Amino acid sequence: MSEHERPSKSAISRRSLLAGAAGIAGAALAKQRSANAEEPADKEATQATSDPTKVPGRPASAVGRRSSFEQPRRLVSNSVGGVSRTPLQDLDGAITPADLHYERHHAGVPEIDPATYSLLIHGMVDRPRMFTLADLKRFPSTSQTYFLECSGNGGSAFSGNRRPNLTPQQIDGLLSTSEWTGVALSVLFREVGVHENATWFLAEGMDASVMTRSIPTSKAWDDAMIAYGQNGEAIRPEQGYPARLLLPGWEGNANVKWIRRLELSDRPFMTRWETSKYSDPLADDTARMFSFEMDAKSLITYPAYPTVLNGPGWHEIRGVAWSGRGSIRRVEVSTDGGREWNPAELQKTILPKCATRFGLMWNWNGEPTAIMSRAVDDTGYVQPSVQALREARGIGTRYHYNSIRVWNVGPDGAVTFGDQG
Ligand SMILES: Nc1nc2c(c(=O)[nH]1)N[C@H]1C(S)=C(S)[C@@H](COP(=O)(O)O)O[C@H]1N2
Ligand SMILES: [Mo]
Repeated sequence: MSEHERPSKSAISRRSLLAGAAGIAGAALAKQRSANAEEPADKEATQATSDPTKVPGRPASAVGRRSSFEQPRRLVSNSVGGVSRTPLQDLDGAITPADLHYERHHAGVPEIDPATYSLLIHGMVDRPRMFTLADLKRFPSTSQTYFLECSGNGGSAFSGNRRPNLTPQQIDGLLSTSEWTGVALSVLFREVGVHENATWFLAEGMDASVMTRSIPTSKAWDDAMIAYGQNGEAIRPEQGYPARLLLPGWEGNANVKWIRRLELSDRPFMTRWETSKYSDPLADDTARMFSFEMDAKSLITYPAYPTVLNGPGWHEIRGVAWSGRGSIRRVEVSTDGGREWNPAELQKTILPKCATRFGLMWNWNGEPTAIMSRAVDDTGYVQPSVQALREARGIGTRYHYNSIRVWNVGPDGAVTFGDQG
């Protein structure tokens, strides 16, 4: 039940009847929403029809809109240029609505005319070629559901200046999932005749940041695609309209948006985006380079800050898990600070390199505790503790923070982002 909803007799009696789960969860969710909404609620339309069986409703419309009682919002950071985060705590299922997909762009969102757009593929190829958008669409298309995550996601869970009043959106909101439609890069590479000894290619964007990354050609022969569709329609400008490189399971940055050029080579190009940035400093003064794969990770999205559990009893712990290496095999949840781990239910269908929702019914006894989740993927990789991650990478690392996230539950039911160490 949303807090905007008019209390009616039946709602009140339903609420008192269900002294447990639904009413409480609803109230907590409503609280969370209002705490996260950056923009004021859409006032004009929040008037409910008093008896919808007596008055005809709105006519059909060319473009639909959300219920005015639902106000999910991306969280736009003004301190760092070009970041907005997905409201993970407001969403169910695997797919992120396209208008809530997270954004990360280093020089704004360009407006590109699809009629003049082209993609050049050249370098170590037999037949260098420019492809218009229409050309790309003449090849067989493929639609696949994949998550996309910025490798800087979750920095606040790792760094020393962690705060207890962080929401799932603030912690890990640089994660979204879409069904992407496009052409397999292997098809285009065969079309231009990529040389056998071409082991890398440069991907270049046509925005003002002219993002350039070196990608191993093996990813193209595997599952890379040039995507022009997102959740059934043209890809959004924020996601790279009219086309982007999509590297399933690999760090967001390498998924170059507004893609205009691919250059085949026998070595990486060592661009500034993979030397000064997007390489991970290690404790021994070396750095991990080309750390493309996103390691398995999970996050409880309910209950989470700023939810206040309305008393002991049954609550469904819910969250999302994903792995850049394959499918989620298992998610384990602890409700006693990490002593015991219980297998969560995974929502079907479990797809590789795609968000998987999990849930576990929990009978809270009213005592303060800590809850957390741990993902295991089908390579057997287990999401590490923050201590294990710090030991492996050092404390100065800047990317790939996939450690276990901990939520504290206070005696009053208040949930806060816990001490990860
Ligand atoms: N051309 C271009 N591609 C880009 C970027 C950019 O600034 N310009 N940002 C990168 C980063 S850091 C990330 S995390 C992803 C974000 O993709 P999204 O905005 O569709 O979520 O795009 C990547 N591709
Ligand atoms: Mo990113």
